[in-house]
Amino acid sequence: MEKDIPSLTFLQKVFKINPDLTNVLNAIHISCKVIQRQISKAGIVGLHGIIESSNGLEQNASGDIQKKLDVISNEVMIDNLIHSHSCSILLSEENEDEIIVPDEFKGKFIVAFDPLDGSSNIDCNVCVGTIFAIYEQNDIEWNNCIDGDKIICAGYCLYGPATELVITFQKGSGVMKFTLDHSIGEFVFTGNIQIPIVGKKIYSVNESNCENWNQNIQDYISLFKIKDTKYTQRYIGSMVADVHRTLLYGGMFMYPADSKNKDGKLRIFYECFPMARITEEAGGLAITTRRSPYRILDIKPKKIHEKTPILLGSKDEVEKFIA
Ligand code: AFP
Repeated sequence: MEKDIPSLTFLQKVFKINPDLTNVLNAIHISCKVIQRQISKAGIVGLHGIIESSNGLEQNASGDIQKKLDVISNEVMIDNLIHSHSCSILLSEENEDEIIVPDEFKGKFIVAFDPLDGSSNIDCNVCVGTIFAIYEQNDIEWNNCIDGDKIICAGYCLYGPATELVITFQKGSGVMKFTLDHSIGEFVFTGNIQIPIVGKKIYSVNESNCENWNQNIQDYISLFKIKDTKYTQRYIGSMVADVHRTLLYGGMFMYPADSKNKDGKLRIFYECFPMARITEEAGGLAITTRRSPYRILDIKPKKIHEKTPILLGSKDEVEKFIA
């Protein structure tokens, strides 16, 4: 049965919480709508596939092969954020260096984003997402303003069977979920997210790397495979989708280091920081999986595309690793 009470739209809700951020979040949510449209028609208009140039396959700043939709999504985000007149610096997964917003468009916010995370899943129509974190520039050096605990807003948009925008603001603001209602072309508020205390017993990791893991990671994962503990494994290979499931159902998601990838695979500024902030706000934990684990948000990254091993999810599942 359809609800007849209209829900608050994304911008109405955002404006109430932090009017200062309205322009930036307007730019982000419009970008998400555009990206969603591009993804949904990609198979029809020939937007699947990778970018090939005379030099071979194009790679982004992190060495990933670039897909056509990676490039389009990045352009959409950059264009909308610059024209929001609210940003000073943009850090994108797709760009080697920081993007300095021209003076005539300059504002005070720094936005770090991955325009299309999980894009290797796109040609087979599996969930992908956009991830972002916003900071205020209150120092001339932008990297002095970027710190896990200085995030003023973090969120992601999941392009799946439904398009959902999940967002959190300052500590204590909770994690809100908005769903794109195609009949009105708006994201409407569809509830708060809190990781269930007694969640589903799910572990999520790319186990094909297990031979290359350290012993502590192997021991941890083996806990989920003990006979009769009733755990099941779910792994999509799109961080946004795997984290979204973890927030809603409980369990854990990890991308640990291995002998080939000493710092894991996931990037701090635009993947781990925003997801860690959201997870903590939803009542969970997000830690590195180094020998002495500590909060993801306590990491002090020095380079834009720096990576970290990560484990996040329900408190009890993450605490098993710490123990
Ligand atoms: P792509 O954007 O290249 O698809 O990478 C996705 C991702 O960065 C992240 O979303 C996944 O959690 C992770 O990589 C999956 O990596 P593996 O394929 O090594 O499991």
